[in-house]
Amino acid sequence: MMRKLYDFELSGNCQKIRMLLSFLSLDYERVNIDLRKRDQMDPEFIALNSLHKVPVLDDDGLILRDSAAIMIYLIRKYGRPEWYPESPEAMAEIQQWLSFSANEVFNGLAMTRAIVIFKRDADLEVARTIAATALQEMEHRLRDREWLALDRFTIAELACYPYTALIHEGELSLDDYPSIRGWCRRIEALEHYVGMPGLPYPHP
Ligand SMILES: N[C@@H](CCC(=O)N[C@@H](CS)C(=O)NCC(=O)O)C(=O)O
Repeated sequence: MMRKLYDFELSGNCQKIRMLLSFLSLDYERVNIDLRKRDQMDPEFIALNSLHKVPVLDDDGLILRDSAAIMIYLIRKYGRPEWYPESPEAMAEIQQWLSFSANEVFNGLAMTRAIVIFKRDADLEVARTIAATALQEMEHRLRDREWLALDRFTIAELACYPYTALIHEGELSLDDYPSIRGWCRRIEALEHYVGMPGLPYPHP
């Protein structure tokens, strides 16, 4: 059995998969794709993902791209099905947050950080406006509940956590969002939690 994660240490999308692999106690080899050096454009990597994005998982020859797709695969294949339950209601509720993570979280929170720390050529004001929408939505949702989608941790939380907890790197703050701060602490207290630069230790 061979498992490889093509990842970049500073990527929040990769962090979702590193956290899930740790939660599931699955061994894997990390293949560093340094986005600052444009490693993602190497023909060898393009052959795995023509969209030239990390994360990519090679699970014994099965090649998967996209953090949400990889999370769904790992959960259904290797256990903790309660983190992505089969009922239509639960799946749809979780999907709302997976889509929210690919839209508001990515274009707002992740983009603001990318502009600040990677000098990404994008509009900071637009990103900050979307970031505010994302934060308000999560704060509102978490005001009277512990988790975003269901009554327990699911992959919805994993999809939204890294870029939310990293927003200080985008010169934003969670000071006005106490419910989101509490949610982050709950995730960081889970058994086998791993962080990354900018997030609490331990780092994998
Ligand atoms: N929807 C994808 C987005 C992946 C993505 O945007 N990856 C970024 C790093 S966080 C990347 O590899 N960018 C390099 C590029 O676009 O060339 C996912 O959730 O995995």
